Amino acid sequence: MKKVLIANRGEIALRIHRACQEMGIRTVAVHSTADASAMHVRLADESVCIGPPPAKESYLNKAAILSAAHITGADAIHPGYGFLAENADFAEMVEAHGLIFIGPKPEHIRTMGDKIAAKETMRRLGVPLVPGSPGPVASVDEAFAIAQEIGFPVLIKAAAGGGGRGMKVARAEEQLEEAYRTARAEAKAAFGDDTVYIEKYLDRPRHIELQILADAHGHVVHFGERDCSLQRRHQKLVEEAGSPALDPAERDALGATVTAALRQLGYRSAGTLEFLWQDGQFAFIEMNTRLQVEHPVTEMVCGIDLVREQIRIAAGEELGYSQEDIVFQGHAIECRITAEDPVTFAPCPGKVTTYHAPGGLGVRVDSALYSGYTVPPHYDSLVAKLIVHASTRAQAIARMQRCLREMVVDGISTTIPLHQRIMADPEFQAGDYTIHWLERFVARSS
Ligand code: MV4
Repeated sequence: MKKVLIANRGEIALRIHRACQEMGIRTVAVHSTADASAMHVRLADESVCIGPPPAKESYLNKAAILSAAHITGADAIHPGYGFLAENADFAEMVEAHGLIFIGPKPEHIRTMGDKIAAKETMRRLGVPLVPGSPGPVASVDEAFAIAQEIGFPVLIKAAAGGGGRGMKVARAEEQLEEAYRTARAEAKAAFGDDTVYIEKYLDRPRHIELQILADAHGHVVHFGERDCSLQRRHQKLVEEAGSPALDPAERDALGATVTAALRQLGYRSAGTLEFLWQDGQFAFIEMNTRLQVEHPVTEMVCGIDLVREQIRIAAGEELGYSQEDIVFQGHAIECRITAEDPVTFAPCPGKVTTYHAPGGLGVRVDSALYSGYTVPPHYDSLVAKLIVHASTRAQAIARMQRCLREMVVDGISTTIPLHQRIMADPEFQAGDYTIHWLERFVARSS
């Protein structure tokens, strides 16, 4: 692989560029007209403008991206996260054009995009699931029958969903019909597909996800878990590796189950399996067939470059190490800094007059910011990921607090003050939280 086209923008485009540089691979940036002076364009060896600011006409424009790869002579395309990263049609088109898609096989992207098919696949491979309907639930009567069987409360989910859209809770029988009809209508409106399924509703779980890598030669390893319970409206704010709730034996057991399953599936590239964890039990909910925003916390505790590994795997190379070679050292935390009001979460694009990144031992900042940069209003509000690593969780929190004080982003509002309040909170410091903690924290601290 000599030249990679990076089909993304912002910090993740820089992240992929960095891995390519260290491997002696040249990079092609693509950008919208709104991003002409973005750092990912400036750093890349070449760049191609692929359209106007709306993502639909630029970063989601498959034909424009394939044309850019063709005219620059790129061998491969890395999609990053978001945009086309989990679009099976795009992955197929990339391969049909004789290029390498740096990611999973299109069939696996497609299967995991259908949440019912994903669950059925994992059930067959021996991964524990949340109890629920074995497939789509096509009528109110069927919904009643399933709810009767598994017991209330139940959750109705969209098959095409993920990320929390089109979900409705029914706490008791009298709420079921309304929840079922609303979930279907919302799924239809959001995804153009009203297929829904039902699960037992877990009322106070943690969100724990497992990072895996699989090569094209049947080797599969895991890199431990991330705790991503600190979310607001399905947007993650803080992630940790490992989870404050897990012990090494629980991690090893989950890792063994998951790696065996993916070996059987013939999976390739990086992937993440999402679980709900409650009362000491794991239940699979979804699989993400992409590199994730929060991958750096895993890299910090494992000392591995996941993007480099994705590229090596896509080039057909073997992993070259086994599970026993992967050791977890210390603790890592990531704070997602967004251009938003820290109390109302209103987006806050605009010009960054002064930017200063924190530094020092165990500190990593993944960001495409620079002094004088204007955050455009057209895309995600993530402007920096602040990641720290230390030998214990308490030391990682202290280091994060020091970094949040050191970081300067003048000219726009950011969520830095909110992260400072979270890091200082006794419950957070005790590791005592579920997926509902942050929503309540935000409500009581505003
Ligand atoms: C659940 C659940 C409780 N019980 N499933 C939300 C996003 C999607 N990925 C799955 N989600 C949930 N599924 C059952 N059976 C609670 C959630 C959920 C959630 C999950 C992870 C992180 C934050 C969350 C916030 C609200 C609801």
